[in-house]
Amino acid sequence: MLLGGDNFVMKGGDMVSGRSGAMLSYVVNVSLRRLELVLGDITEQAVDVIVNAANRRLAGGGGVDGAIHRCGGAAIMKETREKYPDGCKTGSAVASNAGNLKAKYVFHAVGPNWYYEPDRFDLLGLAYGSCLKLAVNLGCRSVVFPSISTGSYGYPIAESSVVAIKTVGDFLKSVDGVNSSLEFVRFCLFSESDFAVYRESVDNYCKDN
Ligand code: AR6
Repeated sequence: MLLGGDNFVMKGGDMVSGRSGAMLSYVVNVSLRRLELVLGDITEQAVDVIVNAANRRLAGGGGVDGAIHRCGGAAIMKETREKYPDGCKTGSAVASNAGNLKAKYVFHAVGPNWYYEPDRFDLLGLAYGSCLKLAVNLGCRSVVFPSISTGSYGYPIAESSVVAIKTVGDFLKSVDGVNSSLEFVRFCLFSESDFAVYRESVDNYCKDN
């Protein structure tokens, strides 16, 4: 059984400085580690790793990519240009410094474009999974993801959240008993409706596992 005892903890009403005023968060235990949902702006997160929803050229762009480069500063792009001149394949991720953000690293993950990638389901899972492996290899304690591919890349959020939650949940189970530094994986959702969709996917995952 994946979940035991008092696993669902709804924390409502904590005040934060995010754009929505009151912060919503939802936390479940997956084996020894936590899977968390929060509502807010990912650039305000204080964690070891902030994941960026990047493009293959690592060229920056709009959405969460634009926000991360804007808030993180030029040091992030400087490093990605030097270290990854060929960019990053869809379904993969690479690490850079986090510039001015309250994190040790930014992981630039490239999710699939819903309209152009026939293997989008697998590629989305691989994008999340690449970040999780990288985080463990770099000895990180905490990772925060945006909802990869569900903005410009058009992946319907209900479908993508199932892939995201399953990939993270299964990964957390797979590192059970492994002496890894990882403590929690968080999704930072940008709207209340996105938060609600992810919450439903978490509940369904927990029921099925
Ligand atoms: N904090 C948290 N989530 C955010 C934020 C934020 N500050 N800003 C947007 N989101 P998108 P994609 C949510 O378009 O679909 C870029 O131009 C947003 O509401 O950022 O993977 C890249 O350069 C949505 O739910 O990423 C690529 O070319 C989610 O983040 C392309 O877009 C992802 O939306 C990648 O497209």
